[in-house]
Amino acid sequence: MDKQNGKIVKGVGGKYTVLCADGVRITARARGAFRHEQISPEVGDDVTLRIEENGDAYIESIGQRKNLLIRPPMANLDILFITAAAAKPAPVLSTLDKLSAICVHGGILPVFVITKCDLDPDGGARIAALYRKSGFPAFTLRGLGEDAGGADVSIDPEEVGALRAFLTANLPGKTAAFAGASGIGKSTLLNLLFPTLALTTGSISEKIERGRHTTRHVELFEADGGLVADTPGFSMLDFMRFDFMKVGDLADAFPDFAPWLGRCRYTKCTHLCEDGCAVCEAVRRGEIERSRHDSYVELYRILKDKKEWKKNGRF
Ligand SMILES: Nc1nc2c(ncn2[C@@H]2O[C@H](COP(=O)(O)OP(=O)(O)OP(=O)(O)O)[C@@H](O)[C@H]2O)c(=O)[nH]1
Ligand SMILES: [Zn+2]
Repeated sequence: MDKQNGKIVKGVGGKYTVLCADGVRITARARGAFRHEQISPEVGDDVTLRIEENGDAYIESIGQRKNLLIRPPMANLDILFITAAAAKPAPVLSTLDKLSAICVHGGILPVFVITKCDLDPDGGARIAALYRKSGFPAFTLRGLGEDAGGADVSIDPEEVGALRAFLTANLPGKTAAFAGASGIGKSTLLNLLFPTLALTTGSISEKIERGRHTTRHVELFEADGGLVADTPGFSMLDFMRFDFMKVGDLADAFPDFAPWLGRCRYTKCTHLCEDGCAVCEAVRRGEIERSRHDSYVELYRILKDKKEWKKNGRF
């Protein structure tokens, strides 16, 4: 009997593909006891395999999860590229802020990618600047030429180069995914960044086909020394299906508030609009972006109405 450690990169019908340290892929089944323990292995899980004499492999244990997304179903995500278009469709900042708060709370680095900047260069640059100022990496991409928006849109190579450099520096050893609303140019971007992945993501008809199935699955692909989730067919909203955090944790999910937390007049300040709130004063001085605080207030109200979350670790 042999043991191997690895990461689940694919799971379909109770069969899991586990990428092991030496790059070997082993197909394994889950140990029956997981069902009693009400745990199911997910893509992204770090696992220990038991290999029997006859070559059969079983997932024996699942490592502690850093986070667990419901849709797309995957564990231990490190980086989420939050992609939004400068126009067509126009970005909804509260949606971007909500998703980034989920990320920060779950230990995922949010990276903003603003596509279609040729349609509104100033607007695109403004959004990227807003998120950079709020402490997040942010990139702009603009289609080139008269045929921008056509089937073979090409993107400014300098901007693509900046994003590529970020991937080269940050992806090794990490797991990343891309979230974005339909039509923002996510497929165009993924095909450009990961040409080999493009072969497997396939055509629009395949995407539609996948969309019809209720049990869609995710697969992780090796790229730039890390893993990238193949998530076409999952919408921006899918990524936000979660049991959100406690209202008391919300301010910590806004890293741009950090310099002012603990400096309010009242120790139990909610940072909505109390007298002597250091966060609100920073908003008034323009040191925190107003749209970020507006989103905070919106989320605060939603969370306040929700009961304490129960399902540990799920968000
Ligand atoms: N003007 C402009 N159009 C772009 C750009 N990038 C992509 N597009 C166009 O936007 C449309 C949607 O692009 P896709 O890459 O299919 O978008 P998607 O986000 O994958 O959309 P779904 O397949 O619906 O999820 C296509 O017609 C692209 O040619 C860009 O930078 N500028
Ligand atoms: Zn305050």
